[in-house]
Amino acid sequence: MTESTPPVTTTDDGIPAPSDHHSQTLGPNGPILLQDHYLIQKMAHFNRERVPERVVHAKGSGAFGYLEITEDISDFTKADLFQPGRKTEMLARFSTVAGELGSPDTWRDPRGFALKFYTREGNYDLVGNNTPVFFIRDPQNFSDFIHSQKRRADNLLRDHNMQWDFWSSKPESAHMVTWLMGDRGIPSSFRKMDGFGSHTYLWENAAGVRHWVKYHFKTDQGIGFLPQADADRIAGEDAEYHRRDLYDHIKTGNAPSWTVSVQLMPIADAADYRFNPFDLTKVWPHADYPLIKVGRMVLDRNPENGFAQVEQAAFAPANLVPGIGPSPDKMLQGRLFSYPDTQRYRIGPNYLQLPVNAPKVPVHSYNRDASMAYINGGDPTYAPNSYGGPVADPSAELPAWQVEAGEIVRNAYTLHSQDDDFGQARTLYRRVLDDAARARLVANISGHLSNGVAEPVLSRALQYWSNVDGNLGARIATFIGVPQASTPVA
Ligand code: HDE
Repeated sequence: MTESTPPVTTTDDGIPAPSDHHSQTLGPNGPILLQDHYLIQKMAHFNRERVPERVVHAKGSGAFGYLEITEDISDFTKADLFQPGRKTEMLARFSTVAGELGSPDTWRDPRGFALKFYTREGNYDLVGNNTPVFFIRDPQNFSDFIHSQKRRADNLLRDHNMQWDFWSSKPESAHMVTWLMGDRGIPSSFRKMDGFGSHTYLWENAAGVRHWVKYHFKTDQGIGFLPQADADRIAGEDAEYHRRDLYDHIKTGNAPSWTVSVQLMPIADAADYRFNPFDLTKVWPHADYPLIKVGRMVLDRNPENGFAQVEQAAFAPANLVPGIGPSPDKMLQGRLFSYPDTQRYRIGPNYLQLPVNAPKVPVHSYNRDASMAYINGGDPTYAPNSYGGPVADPSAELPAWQVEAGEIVRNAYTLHSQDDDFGQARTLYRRVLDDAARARLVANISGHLSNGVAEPVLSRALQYWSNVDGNLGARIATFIGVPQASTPVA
């Protein structure tokens, strides 16, 4: 095809279309005919263009690239994608959490950091955030938490009072909210933020030796953040600020990259580590478990079709490959169920047959049919069978851990000696942030609290920050001009 001879428009059945402009009518001024199949197909298809947006992380931007293993970590995992020198094709999708599909990229929010690796052992997904921790530690609280961050039921407005009502009632959120209200809450670009697997996972090597593992993706572009005032201005000027930045940099050959590292904890350490290593509101201090370099992730290819390759991309923490298993982190356990469930609803039961979600290895599954199936394994369609159908391999079992037998309960995690809700938020405030970052944190929290937060929520929120650090609570109270919390804990 040359520019001077465009192809003939067709219907979706490939039949040449007679006009791009006019409907078929009885005389130029008469009614439109039902036999105008082309017009009807166009209108009917348009009416069905949308799939439901993701209930969280609706606004996202994606890019393809590769993961390259530059070190030898085969002592720790037998997973094929982590073997020395391996280069694996991948997809990344970065997102905001609470905003809808058209919301501004620069609203304060955690950013999703979802990765799909098309490995030789099937697709491995690591669905993390740009924060190493999260707001809650039990999936029972997740929909409540999200409801508090989204829109009210009555007027459909977002409501800071509702947000702080939840946070201040759930002290385990303090560490994550300190991250969120600080500089990391508004990155200057998707390229300039770190990513984390966040949960603890389990690695197993070829000899069966197991370690608990946490993943870190450190941006090679350097961390960048937007002050609140700049973010507010950009939200009005260019709602797609981060999407455009990612796309334009890749298009002009400036492929962003991340250095990939892990923290490894020998499996036996977990039982009496000073705090619960599976609690998603905690980090593992690097002094206890230093970063071990693994390789490099590079994003060098833009999608050709955002809907097909990004909107319909389906990431799932349950997509684990041999050599990598889940952990007792209750949040991870909840997520193992939730993602494929929402994707069957949002995209359809055969979402894994779409090119962006399909593995690059053959699929030999006994699942069949359902709407939109076009790859259906042949006979036999049941196991066991006598006709050469696929046979499962017991050695493919994911690594597991020993669970002490006990009553079926509905309890918090068993406490470790130093488990608490405010300690790591305190360390972040006192030791990790510098004076300028602390001042911005105070201003960000105060600005947020000054915008519609009323009693009794306001006093509880001030107490929450005093529990993180007495001085922090006092500074916020002074900033917003209210009496400070009564009993600072620290
Ligand atoms: Fe998600 N989350 N989440 N989440 N999440 C979704 O899955 C959920 C959590 C994260 O680019 C949904 O396909 C539950 C933590 C990212 O497509 C949904 C719980 C972390 C993305 C869902 C959590 C994340 C999602 C919405 C608590 C970081 C976007 C649509 C147990 C470690 C993925 C979808 C993409 C998306 C559920 C908590 C990250 C509803 C139940 C913790 C990056 O299934």
